[in-house]
Amino acid sequence: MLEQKINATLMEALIDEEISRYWNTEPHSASTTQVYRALSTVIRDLLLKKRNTFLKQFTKNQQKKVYYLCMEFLTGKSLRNNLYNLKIEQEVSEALKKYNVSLEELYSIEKDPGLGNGGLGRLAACFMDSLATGNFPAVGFSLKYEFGLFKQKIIDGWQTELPDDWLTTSDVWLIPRTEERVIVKFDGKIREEWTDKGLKIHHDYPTQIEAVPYDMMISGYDSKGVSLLRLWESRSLNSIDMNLFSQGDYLRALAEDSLGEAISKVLYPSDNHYEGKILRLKQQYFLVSASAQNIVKVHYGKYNTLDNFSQKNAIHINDTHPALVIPELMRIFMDDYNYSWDEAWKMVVDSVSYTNHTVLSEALETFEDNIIKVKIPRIHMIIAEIDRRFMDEAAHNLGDRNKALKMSIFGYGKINMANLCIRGSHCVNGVADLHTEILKKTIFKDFNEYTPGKIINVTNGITHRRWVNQANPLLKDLLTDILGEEYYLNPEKLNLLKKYKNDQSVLTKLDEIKHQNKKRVAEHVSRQNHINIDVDSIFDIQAKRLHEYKRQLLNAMRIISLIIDINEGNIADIVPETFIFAAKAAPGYFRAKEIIQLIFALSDYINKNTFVKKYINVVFLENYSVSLAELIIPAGEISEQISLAGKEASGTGNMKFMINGALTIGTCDGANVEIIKEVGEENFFLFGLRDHEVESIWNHGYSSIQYYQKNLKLRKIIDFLNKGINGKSFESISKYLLGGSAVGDPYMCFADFDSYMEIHRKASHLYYSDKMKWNQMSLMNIGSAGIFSSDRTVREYAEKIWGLTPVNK
Ligand code: OX2
Repeated sequence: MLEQKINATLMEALIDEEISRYWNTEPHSASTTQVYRALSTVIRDLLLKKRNTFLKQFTKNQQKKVYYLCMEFLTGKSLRNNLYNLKIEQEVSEALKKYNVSLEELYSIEKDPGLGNGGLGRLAACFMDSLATGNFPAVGFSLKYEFGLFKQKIIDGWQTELPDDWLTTSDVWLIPRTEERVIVKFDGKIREEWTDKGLKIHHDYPTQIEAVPYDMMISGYDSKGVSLLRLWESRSLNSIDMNLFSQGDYLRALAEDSLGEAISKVLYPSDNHYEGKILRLKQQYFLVSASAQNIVKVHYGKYNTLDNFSQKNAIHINDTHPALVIPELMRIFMDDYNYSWDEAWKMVVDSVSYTNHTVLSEALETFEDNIIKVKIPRIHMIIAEIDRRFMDEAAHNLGDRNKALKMSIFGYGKINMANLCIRGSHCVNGVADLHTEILKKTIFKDFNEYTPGKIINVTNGITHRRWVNQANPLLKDLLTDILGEEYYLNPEKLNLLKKYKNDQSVLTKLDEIKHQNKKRVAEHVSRQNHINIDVDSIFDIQAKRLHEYKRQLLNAMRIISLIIDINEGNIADIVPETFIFAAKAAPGYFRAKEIIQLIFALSDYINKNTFVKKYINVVFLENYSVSLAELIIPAGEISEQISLAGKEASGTGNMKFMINGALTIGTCDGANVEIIKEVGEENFFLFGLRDHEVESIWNHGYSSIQYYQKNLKLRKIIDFLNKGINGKSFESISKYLLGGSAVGDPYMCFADFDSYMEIHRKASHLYYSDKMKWNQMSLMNIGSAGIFSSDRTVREYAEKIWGLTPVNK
């Protein structure tokens, strides 16, 4: 698909040229980093050319484009993904011989851009890949955080955070577009003036910040498409106050400067938890204002009118974080292009759509009314007017103002961002069937009744090309041998694997592949944690953000129970198991950090106790990232997806493990429900309360003490925590579980404990008694995972939400 067919000789010439241009050195004396940078620059420029050709085509066709606005894009490393998608790994590998360096070495020096917290940001990155692969014209917008998600270091069992300076290698993928910078304005006062042409808004803006775009190209696989990810960097417009400077007040002169720079300094490290901080609001407005100005300018430049804006642009708000794009577009249409309110509103609603990713109340964003009023007064005015009109209309239609008020954007001195998003979008979606149903029944009930059909479901997906073909090359080879390459672009074809469920040779090969992948992880664990793990034991992995609702604590409780059994000599049911955890906690989330500390202490305890270690082991892998996920997920045999039912919107780790052949121990939550539907309950280890049971127990007053009193195992676990592990007491966790001033065990680990223990017994018994049956179930999981490809997900968005067609169709 490249204009020029790449071969090793051409590649060498291109790399040589870069090396000599940048470092004025001979190819053989270039360092590994220089070769990495030279190669990456070559690929970046190839992609830029390819994007330009693609752009010409959809511009000529006057096609609709999608703009995907998201505060996070967790792209993972770029070099391997781009070479793989361009199908030139072989040629590059060949060319690299000249420089005495391997592709693997180059892959390993690239730093993971951590521009996201977890599932939400990774989903956005998978979408960029699938959109490019499907030849959909797409642009992602986000911030160029100078520091991405912190690096996690565990010191004496406690998580500490170090800065993530990803730009020291990955800057090479970014193309500065200084000429396309725009100004984002904050603060100031508004004066309204009625003229014979209508209302005129006068605004003084004391704070003006420059938004400078940096472009990253994301290649599609074997396609014409290249997605563009545009990251905005903030700069003070007057980078230094020369007045203050010449008066000798250097520090103040620079301090002014840092206010602007602060906006894109660092990613907020919370997942599923909002913080109503001013800096966060500024980040959000900065993103949407820069992006909206850019979108409108491009459109106007092309069509010389905005009348057809919504026919040509789909603007997607990924979670509420970019919600302010709604009033910002209104501002631009009305104040800069003189559209009337009604015209502007129609254009906005027709182009904007919104995805909700959570029902957790602590994650639903609200900002202090006053903060918005002071920081972005014109935007505040517009939101107030959106709400006033909406309330009048709804009160009229419903004949009941109080009912209308339940949907208001304002309440209790706050602005409810989800309500703003629903009001300003033509379509709203949840990310898995169950999640969407819960949205309709609970937090968005009134909206769903008011505008039936507006809330739809589009189940999440993952790009199988990164998560299988690149992360698990052995499995890719086997699948390719059996199925050919067709599944690369048609993941539904994985289904054909099911025909081999009784083929002993295929099952044995699956088993061998898993074993090799486990060995890879064991080597990493030995290097990183200085712990030797048994590769013949079952690998049970829980890798995801640390959050109470995800219930790493339930997993830890089971481990404690096993330790107690082993210590007491009750070993009849005990089988060798290795528990692997990887998780970052938000820096201010004390409980989550404490749970990490507990898991660490368990690991330490076992590794000092040779008797217990004969049976089970626990490792906590530091600094979970996309790259670490790519290493450990292919080694998973049991995938722990054990959130309390009704709390996990979808999950995408569940899909990544499944497609790599792990069997899931999971609750009926998020996309697990659809996984069960695809793979069959007989190939899934389902346990725990259903969401309606959770709700009913909760509403009747959940009491963990009642479970505690009836259950000897739970009592022993609490005793164990109180007694402490290696001299460290975990009484605060036992108090949390039993309650006191607050409800104990708010995520109901106790209520699901027995069922969890039982399903584990069933799973491990099967693993050790009938490995072929296990492998067969594993094969069925791989074969059923095609539907969870993000290729399918983006096609659904394109059809049902964006009205987008691929180039050349
Ligand atoms: C996550 C959700 O928690 C997860 O269930 C989902 O799979 C993912 O988004 C992608 O849809 N922050 N992170 C999420 O939601 C929020 C808010």
